[in-house]
Amino acid sequence: MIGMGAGLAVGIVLNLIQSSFLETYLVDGLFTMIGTAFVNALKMLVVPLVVFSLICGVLGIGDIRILGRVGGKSFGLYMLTTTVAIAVAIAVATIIAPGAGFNMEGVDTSGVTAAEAPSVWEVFANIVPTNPVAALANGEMLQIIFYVIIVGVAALMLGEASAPFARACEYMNDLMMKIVGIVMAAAPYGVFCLIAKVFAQQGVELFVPVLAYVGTLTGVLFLHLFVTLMLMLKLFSGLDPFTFMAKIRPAQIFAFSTASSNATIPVTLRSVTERMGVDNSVASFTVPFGATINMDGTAIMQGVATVFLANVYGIDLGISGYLTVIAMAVLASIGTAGVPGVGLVMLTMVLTQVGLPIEGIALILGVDRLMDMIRTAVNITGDAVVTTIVARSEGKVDLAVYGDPNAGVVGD
Ligand code: DAS
Repeated sequence: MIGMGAGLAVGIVLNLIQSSFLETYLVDGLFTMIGTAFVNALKMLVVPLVVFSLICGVLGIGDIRILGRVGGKSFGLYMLTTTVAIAVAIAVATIIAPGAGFNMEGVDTSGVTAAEAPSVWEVFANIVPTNPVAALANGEMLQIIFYVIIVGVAALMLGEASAPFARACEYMNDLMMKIVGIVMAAAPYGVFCLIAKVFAQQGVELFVPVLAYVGTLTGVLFLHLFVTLMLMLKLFSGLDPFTFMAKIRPAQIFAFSTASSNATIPVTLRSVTERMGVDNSVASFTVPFGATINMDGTAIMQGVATVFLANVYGIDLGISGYLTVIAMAVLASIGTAGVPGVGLVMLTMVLTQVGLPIEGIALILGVDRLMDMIRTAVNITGDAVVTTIVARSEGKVDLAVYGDPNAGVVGD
């Protein structure tokens, strides 16, 4: 937040001064250098983060046979909620059209043409890599995700024999989380330079589209949280949504405060077991599984941000472009670990896939920390809803506890 405020102030002052010297040596020099380095650092994280986070997510299923029931049900529901989330996000953002009419001045968008968005058939045909190493080297994310899932399933099928591999992947995943933390520690400086540069070039007029982005994103996040997820809970489990929302609140507050689904896992687990009566035999699998592969809030951000940046740069992505975004965001959510700021890292992947300039991230970076807090609360709520639905379908919800307003409240 400090980086954003300072960057905003400096950028607006520079825009008012209109000094060519400062423009050359400060805005186009120092700020561009540091800002570009920070965006590059985000891009640097994507491939290794997805590879190890996703392998651990698949290995977390534990036993290939679990996939038959609880794993299969929860995986299917997680993919459904994420797909609905981003489809609604793109539809609403297309109607509201945040950023429309605001053309980035001074940014040569002539060279920025959406990557010849392939047809939907090509997107799915090209998911299978001919050379996994080339896919990794070239950052072909759909191919990487496909290949990593295959590797994870094969390791599951090997059972105990893959234990050393699983331990190595867990270690590498922890290492990647540390590296994400290091990069995010530099965020205030990167945000300062990117915000200062973009506001020095665009001036206060930029406030309007950024506020439109924040308003649209927040609106869709709340729509998903209070309408879509609650309708799914009622339809698929018959349980009362108002009771659910009252009992999941401690976990939502914790997720909002930490902006980390992973850090919230213990709180989410306790909320669904002690306060809602979900049996631990289901929750102990579906909650950590969801924290790894289910990111409805993050997918919503990626949908709204893509529409926003396409509007700002005046690029028409077309239906196939948005279908690619939906596929990427759903697959990216599988490979997104639940730590602060990781959704933004994945956004660079989605933007690259549809040919939108990564630099556009500068426009939303300053408000992303707050948006991350809200979308993380949405992420864990989705995990808890699917957990409750699956547990209900397995007859593993103690309805006496679920209906008891004071269940599990002691010590909250
Ligand atoms: N902060 C992430 C989480 O923990 C979500 C995100 O970065 O989008 O769920």
